[in-house]
Amino acid sequence: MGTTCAYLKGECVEMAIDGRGKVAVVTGASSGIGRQTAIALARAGFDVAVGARRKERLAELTDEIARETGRKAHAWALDVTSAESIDAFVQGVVGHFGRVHVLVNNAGKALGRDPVETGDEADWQEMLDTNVMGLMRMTKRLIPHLVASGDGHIVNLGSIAGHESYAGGSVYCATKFAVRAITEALRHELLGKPVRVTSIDPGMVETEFSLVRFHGDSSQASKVYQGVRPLTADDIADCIVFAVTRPAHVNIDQMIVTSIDQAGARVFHRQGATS
Ligand code: 8X3
Repeated sequence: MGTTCAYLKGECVEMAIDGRGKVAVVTGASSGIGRQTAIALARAGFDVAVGARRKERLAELTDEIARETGRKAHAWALDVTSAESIDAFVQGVVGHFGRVHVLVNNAGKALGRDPVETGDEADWQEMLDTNVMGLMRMTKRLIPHLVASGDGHIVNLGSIAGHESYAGGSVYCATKFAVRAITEALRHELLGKPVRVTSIDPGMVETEFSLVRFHGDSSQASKVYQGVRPLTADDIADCIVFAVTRPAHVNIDQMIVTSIDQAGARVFHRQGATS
């Protein structure tokens, strides 16, 4: 990472565009986009605080980050559906690092692809608790620290499903529409304070997402990616790093990111498909 020009009264003022000296928090960091984002942020110079329910996987991640990047990385167990767990996580992070500059609200999931008529209500509740309440609570608890940092940034993981609904996606889409609404509201609420607010809205990304959505059914999950070149978790991590390494006055509001084989929430070009 290097420097970039911020033009003040027509003069180029060199500004650092890496994360050196800054602390980034990543939720849902045990796999997929969260994991790769934690690694990418550390490569960009951030110290990272990671949380997830599967804490054993986080120990391996923090070791890898420390070994590969030399940045500080620390993990705490985190279940974003539990207010107590979030409180303990935030206390741990702030106690350990003393400050927080970036919050990546990545924890989220889809459960099921059933229509409303036959949908599983427990799945609906879990999606709402994780994708909406979890993100709200994390954000609420960390806003004071992000403001105090003097250069804070909230990055919410939305989805193309927050822009277009599809059959079988009612509640998942509703949670991602909610993330979009929350992100916009936050941008209004934090206007005038040193906190940027970004949403990164991916289309199809090949991670454990579909395996989780189909409750562990790998044949159903693999069909999702059949014949397309999906995005990878690294592609999205790259977008997040781009957003958080712009100069402090540059707010990337929203990025909708899809594979070249995707043109809408349910519009794909599949190799070998007959129609
Ligand atoms: C992106 C996944 O399949 O709902 O969040 O578009 S999908």
